[in-house]
Amino acid sequence: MPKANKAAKQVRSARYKTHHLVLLALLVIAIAGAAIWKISSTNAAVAAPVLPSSVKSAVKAPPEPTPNAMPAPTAMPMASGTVAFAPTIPNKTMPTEKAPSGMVWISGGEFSMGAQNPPDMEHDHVGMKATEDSRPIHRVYVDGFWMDKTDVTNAEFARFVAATHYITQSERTPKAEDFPDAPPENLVAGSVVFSAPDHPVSLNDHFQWWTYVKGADWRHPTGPGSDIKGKENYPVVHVSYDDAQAYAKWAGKRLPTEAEWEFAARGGLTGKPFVWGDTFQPDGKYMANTFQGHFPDKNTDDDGFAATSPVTKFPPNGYGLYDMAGNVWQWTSDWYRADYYSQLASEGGVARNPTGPDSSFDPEERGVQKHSMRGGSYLCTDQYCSRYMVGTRGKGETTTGTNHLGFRCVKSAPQT
Ligand SMILES: [Ca+2]
Ligand SMILES: [Cu+2]
Repeated sequence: MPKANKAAKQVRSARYKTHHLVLLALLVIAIAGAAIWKISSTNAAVAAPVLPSSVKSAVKAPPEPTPNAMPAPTAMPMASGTVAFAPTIPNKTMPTEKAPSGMVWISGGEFSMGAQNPPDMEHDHVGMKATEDSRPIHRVYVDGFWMDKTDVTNAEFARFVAATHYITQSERTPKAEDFPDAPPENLVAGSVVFSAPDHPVSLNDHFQWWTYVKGADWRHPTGPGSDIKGKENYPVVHVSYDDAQAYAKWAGKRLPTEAEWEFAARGGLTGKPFVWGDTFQPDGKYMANTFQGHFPDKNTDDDGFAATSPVTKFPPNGYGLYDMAGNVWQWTSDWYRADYYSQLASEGGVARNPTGPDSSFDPEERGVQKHSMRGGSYLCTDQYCSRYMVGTRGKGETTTGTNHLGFRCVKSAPQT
């Protein structure tokens, strides 16, 4: 990779992915005196973004389809007779080593991967939309592995940073050489933060609730005035894919493949819509940190949390894993391709230890390099994005962290 490209990749972009599905290649370049928005369909370097409110209000509607926009779902219910979920067959193998601290053994085995119709498919257009790129259901085998019981916490990430002096992507100042058109004052480190509008807004423009904030990073989740004191046990956020990889390497672990993540999330169950079973709220109980109220302007936090929550606050799944739905999204090691499941399914048989496609392709945002992310976040709601449903997929531009995206690690193990 040319040096310039590599450097450019290290610059967090103003491009901002929507809550999950859509990452529109909107490049923001505020140029002295006049705010000019440039729209790019490439993965070229992006100017350091500045989003003063005057600029925000001038944002045009995105030029590309907005898959999360409602209505107009295009997903069709599974035709009867289509191969769907077959039983999960866990491996009997056991690890030959003692469990690493904070990790749990996931036996691996054969399972049906993907998502089909949400429980209330007739009325759940958002849910139908959320399952589009997770079809068809296909058969997958994964070897056993260790997995972190929780998302990586602020305390854990702090230990990594203390040991390595690692500087995350959101803390790095964009280089002028990479952004020759940007005025110097725009070359400022920062990250993308959810900021609820104070009134209902159209759901087809995610700039209504995502803002590039100077000085936002993992230690300052909502900007320079914020901190993580008392949040040691909360998931770290504002980590890019590379940041997550760097942590994993330091910890002697790795990021899970998308297949490993989903096998683990299902917790031994077969084809359930939620990691805990069939019903979103069994006995009226919230099983995950998601969004209640009216998205995005009014969060009633009925589940107790308007933003992130401590990593063991909600019940674990059948494998003892916490927050496999909600709280924060989690990076996986797979490139994102919308048609990857179709590829695997067309090959037939059982996909063994799939590691994802060779390259990224998102038809909704061509040219933007993305990795798959899983689990949904505290911003997921059936009004906009139902990706707390297990089997659904998220995607994120590789260099961009946000305050609802974190990760957890896995580790391969000798087994018998
Ligand atoms: Ca919540
Ligand atoms: Cu969501």
